[in-house]
Amino acid sequence: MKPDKPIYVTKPSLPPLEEFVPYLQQIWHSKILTNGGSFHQQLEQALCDYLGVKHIALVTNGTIALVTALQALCITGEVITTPYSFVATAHSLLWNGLKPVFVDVDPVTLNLDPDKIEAAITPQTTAIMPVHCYGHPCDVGRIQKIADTYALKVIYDAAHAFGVQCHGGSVLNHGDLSVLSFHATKVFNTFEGGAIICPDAKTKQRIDHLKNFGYVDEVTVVAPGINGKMSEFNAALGLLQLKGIDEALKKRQAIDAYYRKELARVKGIHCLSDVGETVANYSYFPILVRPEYPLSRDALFHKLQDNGIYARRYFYPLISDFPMYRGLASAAQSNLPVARKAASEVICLPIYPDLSIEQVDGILGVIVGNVGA
Ligand code: T4K
Repeated sequence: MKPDKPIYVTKPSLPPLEEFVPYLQQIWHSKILTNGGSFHQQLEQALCDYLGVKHIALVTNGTIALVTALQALCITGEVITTPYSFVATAHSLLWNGLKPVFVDVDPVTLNLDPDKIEAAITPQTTAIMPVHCYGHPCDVGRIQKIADTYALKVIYDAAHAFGVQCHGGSVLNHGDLSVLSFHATKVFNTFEGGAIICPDAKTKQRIDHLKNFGYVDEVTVVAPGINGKMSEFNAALGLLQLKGIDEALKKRQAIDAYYRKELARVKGIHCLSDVGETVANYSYFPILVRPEYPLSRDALFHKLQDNGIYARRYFYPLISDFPMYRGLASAAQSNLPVARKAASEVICLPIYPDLSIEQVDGILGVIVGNVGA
């Protein structure tokens, strides 16, 4: 049966509105709206405590976080990255005048394949920008080893990896910098927002300057920085959102487990498994639609839509197929067979805390064929 209301791939979690009102009153009263006010400072500290990281610089969104992270480390030349991500990953390189070099992904995790990184390194390579795709950790150990050998920086696009742990701590503690997104569609949202996780106070200070026009004081500007400051409104919401995050993650976990159990018996549907994480965040629920399934990936995608279920094909097309990238040698089809196959098979099914088991049953009904389009 078609649901009364459309079901989207995600729906943001929000606290009860009345709980936000006192925060708004405080903002109205203080008239401090931005530029590192009290909520901004409180949220930076609260996130350090919750995530188990040392330093966080809040910014306006994940894309500005990536752009700023690259600037903070003075990255030049070529950067090795994945084609299997949201366009913002590679766009952040172009915004810095850097050349993306696409390397194929691992068939199990769909993250950058460490076996293929070394062959892509040239004298111009200065950094690697891997993505913890769907919140599943990259092979952080092997990537660091390669980076150490070739003196490269590592900037993790951890936009999907809020709260994920591996190797006994936060996944965000790996690499030189990690970047989070707090967009409406993410596990933890501040409407729009993002952050850079830095290992030391000096790097954080540089990022704090870069996100504030390079401004140190009235008479001192140390870099051509941008305006990337998170407002007090977003920071206040973040503080409130943190109170509900554990509950939200638990609900996601239950939906993830239910999908997995029910889809295990569907021939031709492969669920991406958790690999490497000791604590997962269930941010997406990607399935791969293989030839043994009676419908093609696109036919299933459209059948879901016809039934009011707006799943998404994250990440199709590959970044390397977009016009601003496809002329690069590393964007060649023959260079990226694993990513290409995944992009042709993937559908991200709806997953969010308020999705009911009845709704999940409806989605599963379409997939297992009980519901016609
Ligand atoms: N790196 C990676 C790996 C990323 O995935 C992203 C963002 C970034 C970097 C950059 O971070 P930000 O600069 O965005 O902080 C969405 C998001 O806009 C984007 O943040 C996200 N990745 C990407 C994977 O997905 P769309 O075009 O699919 O979003 P949209 O508007 O179609 O939303 C999807 C569904 O969510 C809608 O059908 C309904 C629901 N929705 C959406 C919004 C915005 C709501 O219910 N409420 C909302 O406010 O890109």
